[in-house]
Amino acid sequence: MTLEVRAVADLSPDERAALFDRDAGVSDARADAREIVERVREEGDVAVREYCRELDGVEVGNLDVTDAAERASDAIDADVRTAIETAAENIRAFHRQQLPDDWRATFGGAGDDEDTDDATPGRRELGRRFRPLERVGVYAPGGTAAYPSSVLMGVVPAKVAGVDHVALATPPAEEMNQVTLAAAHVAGADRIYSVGGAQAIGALAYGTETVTPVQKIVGPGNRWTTAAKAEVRGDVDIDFLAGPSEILVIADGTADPELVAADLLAQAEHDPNASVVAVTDDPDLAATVVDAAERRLDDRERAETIRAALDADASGVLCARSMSEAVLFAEEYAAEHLSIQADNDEALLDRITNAGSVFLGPYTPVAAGDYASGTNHVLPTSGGAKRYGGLSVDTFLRSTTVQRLDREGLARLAEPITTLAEAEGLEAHADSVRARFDDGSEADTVG
Ligand code: HSO
Ligand code: ZN
Repeated sequence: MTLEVRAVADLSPDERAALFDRDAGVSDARADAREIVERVREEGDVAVREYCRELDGVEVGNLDVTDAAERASDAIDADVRTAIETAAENIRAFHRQQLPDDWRATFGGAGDDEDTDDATPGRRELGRRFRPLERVGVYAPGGTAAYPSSVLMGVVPAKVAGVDHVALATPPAEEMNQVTLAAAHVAGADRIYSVGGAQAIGALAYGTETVTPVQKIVGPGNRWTTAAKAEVRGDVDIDFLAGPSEILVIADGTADPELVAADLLAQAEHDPNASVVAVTDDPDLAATVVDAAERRLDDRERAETIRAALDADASGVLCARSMSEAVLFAEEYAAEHLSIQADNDEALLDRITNAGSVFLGPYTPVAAGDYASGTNHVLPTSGGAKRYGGLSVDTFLRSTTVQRLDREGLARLAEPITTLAEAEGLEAHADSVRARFDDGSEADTVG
């Protein structure tokens, strides 16, 4: 048995919980992660090396393997290097588009509070400027989950944002993954460290003799890495806590069941805990998607992982009584990846607010965004899309507001400022306004 067809309306509370209460699964790993992070913080490289030996079974020589990346980029297959370069270029182009401009606008002046170009007195010139973080760490998993594409998704936007020092940490291995190293080189990583797991997060957060401490750590990882990010949050900033991959397909009777099934299987191959769900108003489509998934599964190399994900309670094919019910389901689900394979996809999209990344039309598999169309694949899982978006250029910027008031502009605000300051018992705040008019000239206006 693989996927099961169920009606949305008939889901029991337990079934709903299995679909909706997906969590990143980090709670069990928190205590271990805390211990590792603390030791790395206290003992630096010595602790890092020991954990590499104990947990990864690798005796690391130099923790800094930056020089190996350029060599890897020259040594890998030309096809793979070209693919990395194409993906990196598209990711760069999409993220450049996100760079915000600094701005200043003038308010007041003409006497109202509309934005105005008027040069008359009484103006408040207010603005916002954006500056990159100086030092950022990108984590990239190793082993079977070593994704060079995730290196591009973390490093490229950071470099586009203008981050000066972008460090990549990835687990050590007797043979480092050459494609991961090459991707780091093409993306423009400034430092590459051969350290993984919670120890990598501790090293990036607090620094060691070899590792420069960073201001923010981004990127997906296993439970321990993710738990360690939760531990260091506060001392450094993090992107978010990401769990296993998810896809929700909204389909109507016009969808091709083979394509729906192929997209489900693709995300299922990431992890036995991946969640893959299709919801449709067409019972015939639901049945054919299940058949297609079963048939296509036989040909897949990672059939075992896929089957485990499809069999899980968090996966399934659901029948809705209408496309409206399907949309309501999608809103509650808040998928990492939402694929809409339906006739009126734009109208359905209009009604969606909770999704990490949306894929429209038959020629837009989630795999396009996973690798090379240019959008980011580090996205909120576990319903996080209800609260925040995926990695972007903004992730690596901080904003500062700027203002300049003219004399008349402050005089007009003196009343509300001094009144509120006094209501808060903060008389020195009020005085700092009155002091501007100590010559008595505005004595009547200033509270
Ligand atoms: N779908 C994954 C990202 C990925 N897919 C990497 C392939 N490689 C999580 O968004
Ligand atoms: Zn994927």
